[in-house]
Amino acid sequence: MFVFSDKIMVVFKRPAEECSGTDPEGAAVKNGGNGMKKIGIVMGSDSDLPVIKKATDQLTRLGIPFEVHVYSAHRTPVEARDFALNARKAGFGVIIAAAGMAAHLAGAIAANTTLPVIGIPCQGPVMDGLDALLSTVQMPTGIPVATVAVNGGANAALLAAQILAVEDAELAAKLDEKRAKDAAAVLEKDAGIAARLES
Ligand code: RP5
Repeated sequence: MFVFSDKIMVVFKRPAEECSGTDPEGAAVKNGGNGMKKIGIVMGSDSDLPVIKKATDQLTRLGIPFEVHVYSAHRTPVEARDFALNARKAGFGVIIAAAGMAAHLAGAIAANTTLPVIGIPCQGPVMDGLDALLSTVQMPTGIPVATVAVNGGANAALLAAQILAVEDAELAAKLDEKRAKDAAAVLEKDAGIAARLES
């Protein structure tokens, strides 16, 4: 297990075994800082890290605790399954799963938890990620995966934050503030666009 933020390091300085096992019953929910639920982030390979970094950057800015793992639906199916089975009792509120090519990770995670699962299809060496997009998005009825754009790490994090913000007014206010800042940046570009065309 590894984390990207010093602040969050304190919250998750505990053995990885605490998040493993197969019994989903009988354990207290372990929340992150401020009683906020954690975001679980799983990637199929460390080669997906640049996409995941876009997500962790957003979560760090929003002060949301997260935990990152490399588990593959195909190469380490037992670990991926155990993580999903134990995610709720381990204090996770949402899981983000990123994978490329035959991208079954988000679906395999969703099959073993009723927490919301957000899938990120990662661009691979063929089809520009269309293979991963279809593998992630085309879930059978009953096992939903909310799929973001190919390489959409930032939006995955923002969607996860919005899910947590349903029950968290402080986080909702941070998201509103971010939207306002983003809109102001676009309007600033609008104001300067004529001058750029003339130069
Ligand atoms: C997928 O296969 C991973 O999510 C990754 O996107 C892709 C390639 O993995 P590596 O061969 O780079 O480990 O399972």
